[in-house]
Order: sequence, then C-alpha cells, then structure tokens
Amino acid sequence: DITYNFKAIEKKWQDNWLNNATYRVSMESNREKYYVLEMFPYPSGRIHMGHVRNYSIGDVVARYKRFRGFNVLHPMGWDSFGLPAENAAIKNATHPARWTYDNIDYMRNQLRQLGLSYDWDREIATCNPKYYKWEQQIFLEMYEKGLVYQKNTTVNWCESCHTVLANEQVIEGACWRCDEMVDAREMNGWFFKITDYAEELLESLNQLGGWPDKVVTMQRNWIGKSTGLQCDFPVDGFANKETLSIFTTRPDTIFGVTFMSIAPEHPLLDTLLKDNPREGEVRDFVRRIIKEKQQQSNQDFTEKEGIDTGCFCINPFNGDKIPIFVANFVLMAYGTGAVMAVPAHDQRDFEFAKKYNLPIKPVVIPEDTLVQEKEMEEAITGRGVLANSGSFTGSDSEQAKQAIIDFAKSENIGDAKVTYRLRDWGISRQRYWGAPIPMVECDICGTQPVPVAELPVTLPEDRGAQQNDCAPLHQRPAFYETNCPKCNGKAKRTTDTMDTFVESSWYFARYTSPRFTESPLNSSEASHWLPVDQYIGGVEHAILHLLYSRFFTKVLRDLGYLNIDEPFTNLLTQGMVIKDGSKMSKSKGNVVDPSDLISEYGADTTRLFSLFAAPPEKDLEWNAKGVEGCFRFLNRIFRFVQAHLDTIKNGEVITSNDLNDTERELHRKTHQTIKRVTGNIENNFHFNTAISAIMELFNTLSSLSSDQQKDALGSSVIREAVDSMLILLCPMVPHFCAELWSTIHNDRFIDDEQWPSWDEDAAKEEELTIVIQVMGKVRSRLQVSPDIDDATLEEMALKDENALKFIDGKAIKKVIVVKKKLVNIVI
Ligand code: ANZ
Ligand code: ZN
Repeated sequence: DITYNFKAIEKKWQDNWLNNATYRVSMESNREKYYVLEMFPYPSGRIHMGHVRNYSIGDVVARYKRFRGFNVLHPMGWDSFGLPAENAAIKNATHPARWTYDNIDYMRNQLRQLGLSYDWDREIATCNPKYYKWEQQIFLEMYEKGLVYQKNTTVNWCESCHTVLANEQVIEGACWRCDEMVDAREMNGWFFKITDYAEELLESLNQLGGWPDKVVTMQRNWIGKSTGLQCDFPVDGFANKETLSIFTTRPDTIFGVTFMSIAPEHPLLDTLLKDNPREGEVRDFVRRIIKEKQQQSNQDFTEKEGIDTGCFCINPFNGDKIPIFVANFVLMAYGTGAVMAVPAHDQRDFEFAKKYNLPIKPVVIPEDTLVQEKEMEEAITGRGVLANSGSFTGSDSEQAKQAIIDFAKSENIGDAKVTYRLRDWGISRQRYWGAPIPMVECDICGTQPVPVAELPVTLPEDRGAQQNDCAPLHQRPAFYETNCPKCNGKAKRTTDTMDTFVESSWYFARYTSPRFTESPLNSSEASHWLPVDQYIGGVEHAILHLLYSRFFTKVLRDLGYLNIDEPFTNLLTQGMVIKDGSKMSKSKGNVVDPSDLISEYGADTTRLFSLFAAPPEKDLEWNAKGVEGCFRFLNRIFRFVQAHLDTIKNGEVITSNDLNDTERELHRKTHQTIKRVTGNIENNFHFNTAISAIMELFNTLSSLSSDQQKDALGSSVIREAVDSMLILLCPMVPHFCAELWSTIHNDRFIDDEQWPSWDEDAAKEEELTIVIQVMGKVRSRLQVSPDIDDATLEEMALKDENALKFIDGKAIKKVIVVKKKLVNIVI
C-alpha cells in the first residue's frame, strides 16, 4: 500500500503496545533507571492542546531514553479530586465519582490515541480510597510528629469556590482556580507545618541546577528569608515593664527611629488603650481597618493610614521618647507585628511621616553628602556611614548592623533573628470531593486521630445538596457521627476534606509502588526509582505544586519512606498553547480539539506539530498550515520508503570508505543529522530544531536519489539514511516509524533497536581549497566550507593577509569569483 493510512497504522501499533505491555517496567533490570514524568491531568472531560504538548514532550524524552538503553519509568494517572467534579455533579444531578470516572475513561482513551508510551499498569486515580487511604496515614504520621496542627486564624476565603485557600493559592489577590478575588475570614482549620522546613526548602534550592532559574528565584522569594534584629522597646509610663518587640532588617538605622507602627490586631493594644482618652477613636480606626482588610484582597494597593495611640515607648539605644501609631500596613503575621519606623531610610515610613507630620532623622549618610531633612524628597535606602548614632557614629552601615545586634544582645534587649515570609500550609477545605481529614472531635477527650487500622475514612456515597456556609460533610450525620477512639463515647468526625494539592504532593512517589498494600510507599522501589530524573509541566505551578512536593519529599524522608532530599532533579516548564495571540481556552472560545486533529491527520502529525512549532519552553502558536506541513512531510517519507523499498532492503551496512561523491554527501549528511538531533535532545530538548535537521536530511536524500546528473547512490547509503531517520524520528512519531521499520526489517520492532551513533570523521564537512590571485598571479589559498556563497568568499579574499600584501594599499578595480575555485583581485 503506497498511501499513508495513518488510521490503520496507529490503531495497529496502539493495540500492539497495549497487548504486549511494551512499556511496562520493573526495577528488576540491569539497565540504568530513568524516571520521566509529566504533571498528571485533572480529569476535566477532554484532553486539550496543552496536554498534547506536555505529554508529547514527555513521550519524546521517554522513548529517546529507552533507545539509549535506559530502563524508563513513565507513568500516568489522574489528579481526580477537586471542585469541578462537585460543581458538575450538582448541576447535572449525578455523583462526583460517576462524573470523574467517566471522564477518566474518556481521557485515558484519548491519551492512548496519542500513542504515549506509558506503563498503564501503574495508573492511579487520587480519588480512589486505595490512594487516599495512604494519604490519610501520612497525615496521621505527620500529626504524630507535630507537623500537623489545628488553629483558629484569618484565612483566605473564595466565595465562588466556597472554600478556604492556602496563601500559595491566592494569585495577586485572586483564587487560583476561578480568579474570583478572595476575602479574609476567621476560621478554624488544619495546617501543615511547612515553616519547619523553611530553611531547608531554601537551602536545597541550591541543588536544583536542573531547574529553570526563574522557578528557583520565585521559590526563593516566596520563602522570603530575612535576617535582622529583634529588639524590645520599653513602653513609657507602664508599671509592668511592658515592651514592644520589633523586627528589623536594618538595625543600622536604629538611631533614626522617630515613631512606632503596630498592627491593628497587636495584642498589646488593649493594654495601651486602658484608661486612654484616645481609646474610642483608636478602636473605631482599628475596627474599620480590620473590616477593610477583609474586603480588600490586595493589601499593597491600599492607601497607607495610621492613628496615634497617644502612648510612647523608649528607644533603648538613645533614650528617645517616640509615639506609637497603629498602621494599616503592618501585618500581624510577619515578624513581631510591630515596626520601628525610620522615615529617613524607609520609603513607606517616609510617606507616613510626611502625611502625619512626624520627624525625619537621617542616620545613614551615603558617601560624603550632607543630608538635610528639608531637602529630602524620598528615603535614602542605600548603605553609607552612620551619623547621630552614639558610639556607632562614623562606622560603615553594613558593619554597624552586626555591631548593633551584638550590642543589643549584650544589653539583653534583643538578638539576631531570622524571619521567613512562608506561612504554614492551610489544608482544610469546606468541600465534599476530597480526602477526608482523619480526625475526630470528642467532647471528653478533645481532638483525637483516627487509628491507622481504621483507615481509610471514606466519603459517603451521596454528596447531598449545597447549603450555604456549610461544608457538605457537615450535613451528613451518617458520615460524621462516630465513636471516640479513646473513650468510645460519642464523637464527631472532622467534616473538612484535604486540599487537593496534598494528593499531588506525593503521587510521583506512589507511582513507584502503586499497588503496594502495606504502607504508603515501598521503600526499596522508591529508593530505586526516585528522584524523578525529568519532570515536565506548566510554569503556573512554579510555587504551588512544586513547593508542596518538595516539602512532602522532605517529610516522607523524615518519616523513613524516602532517602532523597529533592523530588525532581530536572524540571522543564513548557510554554502555553496560544491561538490568535491568546491562551487557548474555553472562555476565550479559541480551542482546537486534539481529537479533531487526530481524526483528520493522525496522532503522529498532531504530535509532530506540537513539537515542531516551538521549543518547549516557549509559547506555541497554533498554526493550521504548520499541521498541514507536518502531515505532508510524513506523507513524503512514506512514499519515498515505499518507492525505494527494494533498494533499502538490499542495502548493506557501510563498511568501506569507498564511496562516490554523491554517496559521501548523503553519508555525511546522515552522520551530521544524528549528531545534531542527539545534541538537540540531550542539551535543551529543542525538538523543533531536531525535526528541522531531520527534514533537511530527508530533502538531501530525496534530491540526491533523483538527481540524474550525479553519480548513482548505492543502496547502502540510502539504507543508512532511512534507518537513521526512522529512529531519530521515532520518539516524535512512533506509530509511523514502527510501521516503516517493520516493513523494511521484516517485522522487527523498532523499540528493540538502539539509538544510532555518529562517526565524527564521516560528519566532518568537506572543505574546498580556493585559490586567491592578485592580478592573475596565485598569492594565497583559503580552506572553506563547500556551501559558502560568493559574497562571503570575496570578503574573505579581501581580508587575506597574503593578498593584502600584494594589493599593497592600491585601489581595487574588480574582483572576479569563479565558483568553488578561485578569486582574482584586479587592482
Ligand atoms: C526598620 C527599617 C528601616 C526597616 C529601614 C526597613 C528599612 P523584609 O526585608 O521584607 O523582611 N517590617 C517588619 N515587620 C513588619 C510587619 N509585621 N509588617 C510590615 N512591615 C514590617 O522586611 C523587613 C522590614 O519590614 C523591617 O525592617 C521592618 O522595617 C518592616 F530603613 O525596620 B524595617
Ligand atoms: Zn475560587
């Protein structure tokens, strides 16, 4: 059959791979392991082009590494808890599980139609009790270790998703899922103590040389480590020696403090307002600010405001008496909730001082300039020499930082202090479709963990109708009514479920022993396969999922399950798929359904296009012509192979160097292409340039084999070119290559072959010798590549030292170039 029947070919090979479990792996192998993983999908209903791109990239890596002799683990599964299932179920009056599993069946089929080389025996769905049972056990083991706790606190609330969100899930004030602005609410919830790992999460970012710098920087900033001084300022005129503790990163400016700013929620405020004539006014202000904070999602944009409490405290360094303000920009949850304000050197304090007419006192003078208060138009934030700073006057501000910390320490009023911006991870969600938190509340015994032997705590079959302001499980007595594990009396289960990001924080580890029934992880499998050598996914998880997974890896290590510090050695963050200049999405109405592409052109063309149109880290612009072009390319190869089948089959391995010029040209091109493609994949996954190189090879092959003017191509070089081309292309278009390979090689599997290697000598460009004449006399020679153009050749000749000697500064009248032979300079 001479036409490229992609439908039949793709079906044939997909069945073959499935029936032979071609991509099943076990650690019982003497080949080196390689673990490649793409971020698993949420089963939303259908595969979109972003998935196609992500999974095609991963599949190229997996297939390439197999050809290189690795034992490749390449699993797939479903991040299947989450809100869409619940919302769809409410809307269509079905069960979230029904909706989810139907979607999984549909999407699994779509993935199979793409010919992705997964070990399907390892498939997991996180909404399956066989998965979340282990998550509940991990939760309990973390609880035992003090890494899980419960507290009442201000949380981020998304009204449209009707649930609490972690700080990482609030992106510029809005919900990560639905883009709705979030509010602040006081609520009880469960937290993972990720802050216990703040320092290690920061420190081991240094091990992640295989991650994009951008992602590492984002995580570093998110963790936000600050080193400085915590110092006590005594409150003036209070009998009980009350002090205000501040945190500053600029101890060198401590002599320039002219007021104090404290958070509206500061616990000392009650004491300060006692018998205080300003009490009413201050309380009104505090009430208003707290309310505004709850409504205003992005605090950065609010106007800086404050109010004088009428109280003072004393600067322990110079005895200055300074007013205490309550200010809307001071966060209770950061540092100590109190700030020593230095308007001369902090812009925010500067603006505040201008607004409320407070003194500005410069104490760090840059270089030799003399700063006068009335000249200052903004804060001076750089380093300099200390002024007006007691015994520290005259010292360099950077050195003064440590000296002032040491002094505070010796006087017992302060100490060096490290602060992190990172907050603990709030994991309670007021939703149904998630893993139940395995805790019970007993009136007598208090909060009690569910015994491990009773796991899993499963969801009730029926979700029930949505009632406002109430978690669905809270309305299901059959679920929450239970007995206390300690006293056996009546008790209530926790009715919140876990954040779905908990499931995705350890799924990559569960893939190493997905059916293990004794504990969350089989340590010997986990230590064999982990870390993931190459992880691939969207950059939108730069903090979220990638931070949580790093945290879980360290926790699982400390619980004795893992022996690694970091989960993902290399990370590739792929760009978006865009159409008409914006992200392809349902809401924009610009989606191209991969299924349509697959039925019109086949999976191989779909994959080829998504790899060819852009390097992986860049955005991929949809282009219908590009798809057509990829389809034509495959058709041309297909026809070529069919037309030359006998020649190719007869070709023998090239042994001698006895090739004619045409043969040498193709032989060289083949080896150059192997070298380029291998380099493109190994160095930076630039599959687009790899594919271009293969296209060039094919063009050379087809033009040389039809060029009547040239020496005839022997079958061996043709066979070498075709064989190499098929293996090089196989990671991208696997069905196509498997089919042609088996046609050429009498039913052999291309999967059993090895990646071709190149011969440096064969790949070397042949050089031409060009004679340079000046006034018809040979004066010099040049070694150049055969595809050099005349203009470049002329330029090179005119710069040649020997030629210049004979030109001797005379005017050049004419330059004659004889193609590939000679340049004559007429003076
Ligand atoms: C005095 C000072 C002088 C400050 C100066 C800065 C510049 P980072 O680096 O982000 O950690 N600060 C401390 N606690 C705060 C809170 N709860 N809410 C708002 N601001 C707070 O920021 C640390 C600096 O932010 C601290 O250093 C403090 O202001 C302020 F020329 O102290 B600084
Ligand atoms: Zn939301």
